[in-house]
Amino acid sequence: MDDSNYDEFGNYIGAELDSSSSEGEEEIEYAEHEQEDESLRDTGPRSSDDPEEKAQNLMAMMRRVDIAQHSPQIQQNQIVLHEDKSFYPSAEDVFGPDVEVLVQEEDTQALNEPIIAPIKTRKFTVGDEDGLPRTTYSKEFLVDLLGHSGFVRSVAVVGHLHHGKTTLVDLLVASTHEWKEWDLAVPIGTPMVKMAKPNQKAFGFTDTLQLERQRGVSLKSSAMSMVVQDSREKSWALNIVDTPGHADFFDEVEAGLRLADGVILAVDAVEGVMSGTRRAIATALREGLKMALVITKVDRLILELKLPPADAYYKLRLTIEEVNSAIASSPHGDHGRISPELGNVCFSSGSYGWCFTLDSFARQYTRRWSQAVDPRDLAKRLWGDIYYSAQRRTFIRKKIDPKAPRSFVHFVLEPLYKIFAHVTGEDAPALRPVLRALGVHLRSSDYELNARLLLRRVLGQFFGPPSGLVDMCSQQLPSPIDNAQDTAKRLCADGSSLLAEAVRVCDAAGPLVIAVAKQIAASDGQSFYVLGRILSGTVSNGMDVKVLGESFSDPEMDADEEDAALATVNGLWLSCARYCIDVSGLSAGSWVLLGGVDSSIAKTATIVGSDGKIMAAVRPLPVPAAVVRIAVEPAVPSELPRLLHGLRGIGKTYPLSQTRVEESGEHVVLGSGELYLDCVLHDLRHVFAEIEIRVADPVVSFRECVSETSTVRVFADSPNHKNRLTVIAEPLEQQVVNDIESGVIDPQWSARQTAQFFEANHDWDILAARSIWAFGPGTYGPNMLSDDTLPSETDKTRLRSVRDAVRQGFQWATREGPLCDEPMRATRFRILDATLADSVVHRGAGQIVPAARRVCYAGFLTAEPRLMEPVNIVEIQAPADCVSAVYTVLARRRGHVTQDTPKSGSSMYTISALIPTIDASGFETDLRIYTQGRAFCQHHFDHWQVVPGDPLDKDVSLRPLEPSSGQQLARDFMLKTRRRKGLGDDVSIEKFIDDPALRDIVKSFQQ
Ligand SMILES: Nc1nc2c(ncn2[C@@H]2O[C@H](COP(=O)(O)OP(=O)(O)OP(=O)(O)O)[C@@H](O)[C@H]2O)c(=O)[nH]1
Ligand SMILES: [Mg+2]
Repeated sequence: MDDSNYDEFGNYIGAELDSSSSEGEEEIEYAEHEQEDESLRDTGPRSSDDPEEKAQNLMAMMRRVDIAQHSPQIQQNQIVLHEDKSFYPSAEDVFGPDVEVLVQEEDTQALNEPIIAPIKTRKFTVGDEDGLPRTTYSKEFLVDLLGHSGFVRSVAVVGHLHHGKTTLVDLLVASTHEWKEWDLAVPIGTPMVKMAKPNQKAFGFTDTLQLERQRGVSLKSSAMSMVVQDSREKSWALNIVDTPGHADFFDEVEAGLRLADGVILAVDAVEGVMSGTRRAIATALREGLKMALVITKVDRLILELKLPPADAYYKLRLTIEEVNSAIASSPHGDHGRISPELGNVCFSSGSYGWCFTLDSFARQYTRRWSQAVDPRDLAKRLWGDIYYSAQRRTFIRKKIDPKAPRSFVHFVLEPLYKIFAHVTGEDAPALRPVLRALGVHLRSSDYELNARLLLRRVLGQFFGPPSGLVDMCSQQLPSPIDNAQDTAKRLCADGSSLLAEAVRVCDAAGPLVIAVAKQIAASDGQSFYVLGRILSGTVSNGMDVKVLGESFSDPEMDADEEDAALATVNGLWLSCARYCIDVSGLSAGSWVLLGGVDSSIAKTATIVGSDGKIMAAVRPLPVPAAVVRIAVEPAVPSELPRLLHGLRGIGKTYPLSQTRVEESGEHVVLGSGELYLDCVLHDLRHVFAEIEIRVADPVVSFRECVSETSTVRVFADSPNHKNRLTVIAEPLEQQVVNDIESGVIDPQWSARQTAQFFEANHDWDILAARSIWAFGPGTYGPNMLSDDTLPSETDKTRLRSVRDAVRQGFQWATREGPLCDEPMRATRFRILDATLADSVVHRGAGQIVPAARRVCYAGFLTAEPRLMEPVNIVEIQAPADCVSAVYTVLARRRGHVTQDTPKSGSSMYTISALIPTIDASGFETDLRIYTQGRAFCQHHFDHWQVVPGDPLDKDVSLRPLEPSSGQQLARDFMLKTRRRKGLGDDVSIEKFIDDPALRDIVKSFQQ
């Protein structure tokens, strides 16, 4: 390049260049063709020293090659028009017609992003990938049987943590499914019995999440439909839901109970009734569900505790008595007695593959050894203080011979103990005749199995399939149609509505009603299926339906009519935990998994026909309080939309969780405890949002309440100063709060019904009872608004005309209290006076709502406000020498022991205690450290408790980085919460009182 032709900026300033005309182009091309022809004759480029010439030669070469390859006519010196020339091959020529070619602009995508994203399937479920497993029944038969609701049983398996629920369901699955192991540690095709390793989580068919497998604990309710046979070989369609036992996941138990008509309560034979069992019993009774008991892990009495048979009987009887007393002590307890001779108790050992009821045992016994005896007669004599006299060969009620064993011990436990003893203690030659006498025939290779597997084989054959459990379900628990009346009572707020009528009839030909219990994320983590129970009608694939949200109810009841959406069912399955059976339609009484209807569902919903006949929703799921909260934010701020998307997924799949945005802009997730939030974060990071998230330390929710009646009558004016409301606040009785929260008081009752209830149950006088206007926040909130104005002082008609606006102000105030924006609790606001503008225009909602809110705040702050914190109930199991360490750990965390009892038949102690939730995070780890991992605890939210100290006491001095104690706590908690939420430190009543004179009075009272 000649530098003199260019200026210092690189612009060309040399002599004028020849402008290229079309003629010129033709000339050049013609010249080029000549050159090409020449070069075709030559084999290589002509050597030249001039670089420009060299470049030209090279270009000519390239064209020559292209033209030679792709335009054969050029070789024949044909004249080709310029527009017909093809210098380069098209993409189709190169790659063929069936390859899609994308031309991508340079640099629009980051280097680490693939141009064609791979199809993602998030591996968080263990699915059966090779089609459906083989079962002892045909899938069509199952679907057909589900159509006959008399032959359907829908049950939920509930109980305390690790009491063997999943293993019990495995027992049913194993008897009906040809097992194909999905666990990579075991070679595929391994026969099921060989894989059964007692005390290791070998099965867990209903533990479908990888998180459940990794942690060895069930986290979600998992539904399963199958055909099972009872002892008469009659087939039943069994819908069974395996619920988690961990206290944090009780919302999943509630979802499971929503689906069920009856409950199987699993209780560990050694641990007996624990806090989780009691909670499950109380909830099942609240829902009015029939219960049957399964005493699980009976083998532990023999192998671990090594109790003699007679003592094992006492231990089993004690466990049953504990269940009965838990039922009796429940406030909803009108359940009949639980006892083996009534047929509602089953004994099982899931790990060793057997279970039996007295009936099924007697049937086996008589079939093998004494066919003349009626098994039902024998079963009746197998429990209680009935003895067997070997000499007289009769059953006797009086123990004449001191050595005579109880019939249960003689006929059931002793043979069982003998089998355990023989199988574990004898070699094959000695064992063979014993087993033959029992009617158990094994292959010779089986004798080489280790003792546990051999025991499982022997006992599996001895007891046969779990028909006793099926007998119990079919005889003791109701069918959907028999339970339809109770279901209607339980799920429908208004018993006279069309919805209740349809649910009561439970007819396949009736109007469609599906109660959605929970949502399940699909394997891509983006779409969701809804699991529900068909209460009435028939649903089919492709059907148009209406999805009514939780806040939708009969329009006459002031509910949110907007919470309804039309949707089309685009997938219909029967849920079988690890696989789904595609079906075209299902009818009343079945459980169903629906696709394509989830978009408008937040948690649960009611799905009805699109014809608009039924326009009412079933009651929302009564989930426990979410009291532990964490703030989350994306590590990379620009990923906020993905976090929001992820939080939506969390809200859908965790029934109890709540997500909200604080005024400070932080995103808060509320859950029930540490494990719960840990799982939420796992799912957020790896399933729904797939981003890195920063998490703040867990804190708890608080509540605001009053401890006295307001010192003065406070009033607030509306913004236009034409309306004035006068109010006082006072504490609401605890019993009323309990009744509201437990749903005994239905906010949808008419004023008359509510008044009657208060008169009858709380001794309120008729005036006070009739003055109740609202409960809040929300429909089931534990605060009350009442109108105590006198007709002589207040224009009642005018006040009634602004009732909705006053209610709204009250709802707003109770939702966000003045102390730290937390909901109020146990506070009653009484309107004492109201001066309202003459003109309707001047007393519109815009004037009344803010006035009502301000007056509620003013009333609240003049009534000695207090802060309330959640308190957890803890149940700790520890050996005797660890009990003092447990006391120490509890004392360091403001906890105190309420009960401390030795566990009968074992060396463990059960310690019940209360501990503030804020101090419960990290408690389990602390406990394990102090007791060298020998103590176990379960805790869950129990009640709200007033935090010591006055939150408004400015004399309390708080030192940074030093924990507060005693009377400082309330102010400490309040200030920290306010700061976290971005509120100022100052909570002053002056903001809410306009009148200077009243302000002075209030101030003087406060001083
Ligand atoms: N000895 C013995 N152990 C059992 C038996 N059934 C279950 N287990 C063991 O008990 C533990 C818990 O069993 P699961 O069936 O998962 O109990 P679960 O009630 O489903 O547990 P969660 O759902 O997490 O509350 C596992 O380690 C099992 O191996 C049994 O019959 N005998
Ligand atoms: Mg489980």
